[in-house]
Amino acid sequence: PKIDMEGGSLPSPEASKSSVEQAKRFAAWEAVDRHVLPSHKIIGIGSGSTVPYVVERIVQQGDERNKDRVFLPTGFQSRELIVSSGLNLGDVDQYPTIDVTLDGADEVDHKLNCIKGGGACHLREKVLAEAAKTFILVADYRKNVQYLGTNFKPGVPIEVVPFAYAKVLQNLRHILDCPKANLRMAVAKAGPVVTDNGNFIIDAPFDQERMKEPYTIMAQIKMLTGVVEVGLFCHMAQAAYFGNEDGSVTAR
Ligand code: ABF
Repeated sequence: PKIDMEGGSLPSPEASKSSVEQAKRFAAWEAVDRHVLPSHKIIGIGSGSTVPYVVERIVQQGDERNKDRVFLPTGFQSRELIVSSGLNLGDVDQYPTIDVTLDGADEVDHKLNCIKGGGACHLREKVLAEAAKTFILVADYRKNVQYLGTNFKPGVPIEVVPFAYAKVLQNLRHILDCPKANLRMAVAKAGPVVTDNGNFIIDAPFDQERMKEPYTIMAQIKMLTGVVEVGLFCHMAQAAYFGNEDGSVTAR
């Protein structure tokens, strides 16, 4: 069945003709072709609108190869994607060592550090990235930047325990000097976005200069009591694939 949710299924044939969708598809296919090997049995599947193309390519590898594999999701969306694609579903608590995890990103810098969490899944994404022997990023050309924060403006996504959100916000604004840090609200501002783990998300836009040292920012945020996980993934990815407008793929 097709899943009726943003990023949970492949786009309509019309939308998939756009250069951005083609760029996502080619990046995803290239990454699968290079990194999802016949010997790989435990595979992490990330979130977002690029990852359905990863699954599309994995399905094309055939039932024979996939029948002995287990696929681990990073959230509700990727769980639905795995199930609706007829792949075997598992979870990271059963398989804490993963052969390869493939995931999207909001932005990737020249050292393969990235911002993740625009989709509010970065806690589970980080667990699956860390558990993987190989962690691979897939994205379109808009995500390929020298320094984080160039095109992605909402800021660093931070998952926080609801009880502590006001205190974390205050500390971000006044101690970490991020005055525009804000609680992420659901559509129509009906209430805060709630993650798959029952937590809230704060978006913290740090100035461009500070984003040149993402590890430092990540460590500072992680020290704030009430923070569950920070959407900065530093020194984690082994490679990134960016689909370009002309149909080529840039590998880093
Ligand atoms: C996940 O989905 C996230 O960490 C990131 O927020 C987002 C990227 O999605 P897309 O591929 O739709 O740009 O990977």
